[in-house]
Amino acid sequence: PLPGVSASGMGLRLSQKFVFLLFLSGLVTLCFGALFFLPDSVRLKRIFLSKTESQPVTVEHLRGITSAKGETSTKLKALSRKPSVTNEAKTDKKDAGGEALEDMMLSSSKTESASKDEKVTSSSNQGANTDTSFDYNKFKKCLLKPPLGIEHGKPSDPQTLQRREKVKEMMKFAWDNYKSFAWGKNELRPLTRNGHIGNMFGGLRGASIVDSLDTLYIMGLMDEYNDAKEWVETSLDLNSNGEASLFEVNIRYVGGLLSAYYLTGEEMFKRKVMVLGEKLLPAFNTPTGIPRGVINLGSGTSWSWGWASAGSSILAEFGTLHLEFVHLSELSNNGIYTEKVMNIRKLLNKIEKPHGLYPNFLSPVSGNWVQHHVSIGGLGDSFYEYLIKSYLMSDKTDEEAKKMYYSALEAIEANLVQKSPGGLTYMAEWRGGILDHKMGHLACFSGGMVVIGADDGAPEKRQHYLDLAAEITHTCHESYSRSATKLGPEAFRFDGGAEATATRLSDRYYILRPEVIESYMYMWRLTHDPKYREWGWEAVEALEQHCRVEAGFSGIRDVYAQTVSHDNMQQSFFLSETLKYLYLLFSDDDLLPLEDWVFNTEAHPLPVVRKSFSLQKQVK
Ligand code: DMJ
Repeated sequence: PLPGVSASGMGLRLSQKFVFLLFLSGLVTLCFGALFFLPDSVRLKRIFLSKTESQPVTVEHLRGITSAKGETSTKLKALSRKPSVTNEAKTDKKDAGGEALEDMMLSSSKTESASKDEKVTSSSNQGANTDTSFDYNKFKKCLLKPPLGIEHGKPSDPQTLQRREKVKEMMKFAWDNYKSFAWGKNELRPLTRNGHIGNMFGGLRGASIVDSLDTLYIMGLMDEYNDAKEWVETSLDLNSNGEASLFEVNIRYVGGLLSAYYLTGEEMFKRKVMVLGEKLLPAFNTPTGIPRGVINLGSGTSWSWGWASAGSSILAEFGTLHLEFVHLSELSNNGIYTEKVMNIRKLLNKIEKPHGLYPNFLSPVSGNWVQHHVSIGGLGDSFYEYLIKSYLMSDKTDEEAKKMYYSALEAIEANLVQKSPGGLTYMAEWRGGILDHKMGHLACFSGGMVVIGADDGAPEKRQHYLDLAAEITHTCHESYSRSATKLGPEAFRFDGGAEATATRLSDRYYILRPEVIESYMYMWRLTHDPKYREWGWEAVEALEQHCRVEAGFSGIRDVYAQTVSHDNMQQSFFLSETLKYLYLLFSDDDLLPLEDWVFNTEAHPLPVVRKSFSLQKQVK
């Protein structure tokens, strides 16, 4: 026998046994590893690696990145964090983290057709059915009318057509100047001919581009739209690391990208908006689920505005997420977004409302109101707008939103709606029971809001709502026609002898805001009273005369001054809202028909969610 080996062959020394075992385990590991290099078709591989083989990235995988509680997992954080690369590498491949996630989205959409028939369920996928992919063609078939109408809503009468052409020319002028002097920056400074970045978008750039996509598209400015699309595709860096307003990023970027996707079917917009949507979720990680106003898009840390009383969140901010978040859920088939906004609604329904009113400040920690200031203008405005629009966008199935809207409107009428000595109807502000007889330009959206909700109100109230909407719109028009420039001030008053005029110097500015024109557009669509088109045209003439400068459009400091002083800012909402609403006002109703589309608060059209194309359960 060999030395150290017994006759039975089992008599190995301890050290020999160890070497033998080591060799054996090495061999097993090698064989197992070799399986990975075999072609997929080899049976042996399928038997051993059936659970571990690398699967194509599907929407379900991405869904798994976010936990059911909406906390962004380490995996997502790692993907969205700025890559630790050298500066040189950074310039070569900026947005690496975002790109990585986008690439996953891309492979997800590429594999969608393959996975379409798979029956997938997921615990974090609340309210979703088994079809994991959003079918754009199916969605388009569910529209009652084509979004762009016959010849893009071209009006038949020559004067209206001419006016519409003028608005298109204004858009082209605003856009061309932005492109020449501020390309890639957020907004144009038309006097100094440079770009403005500001600090609202957390390092995101190109606000004017994202805000303009749908306006350019519906106006048929296709070269300009293609430039905008290309910029979004190649240069919209979502991997920014700055402090952003959750509200502003949502209404402008999320809203803008969603609309661009729904109008054009370009998958790139969908991928971008999905990445951005995920980045907003950490703002909801508060004791109540009420999001804070500011979020660092890189780290996900969020906090309240320094100026908001006692660390509170603002009604118009956390209350203006619903439309976009429902669509984020639609497109991702991930219920998490809807869940977040429904949670806000649940809390609002639970807490006591003074006189049925919703104050502007709420603590995201205790879930209580922080002070009793109520306004249909700044700080409150779009919360009310999103209630009625949530109902309309749900194909009129969201009964809860409907109930909240009409009760809120009742409380507003009982407590805030006033008639001036001169017979003008206005919405005052409310401070703990004391009325401030002031109406902000921002509150002038409410003419449009009341008219789009008129038809679904109680039958005995319908005419009343139509009248109320017409009266408010008339008052807002008065605030324009009583100024030297025929443009309206930031806020106007009804006390101390004032009737729809600003009394304070600080309220006299006009920054190209859309709200009054927005109400003209809705009033026109729902009544076809020609005066709204006339009023819109007055605004066009005033904008041309006082706000158009050599290199774009600018806000003005005092609407009552004959010789205007420009503020050197072409706001992105001028391109997204003011000019879009004017264009729609001079178009036929079949351009983005209201039966199919709801405009978010930045005028980005979002489609009504029909049961027939929704992947989510309808809100009951
Ligand atoms: C826009 O960003 C939106 O309309 C928002 O709801 C209010 N402020 C501006 C326009 O005035």
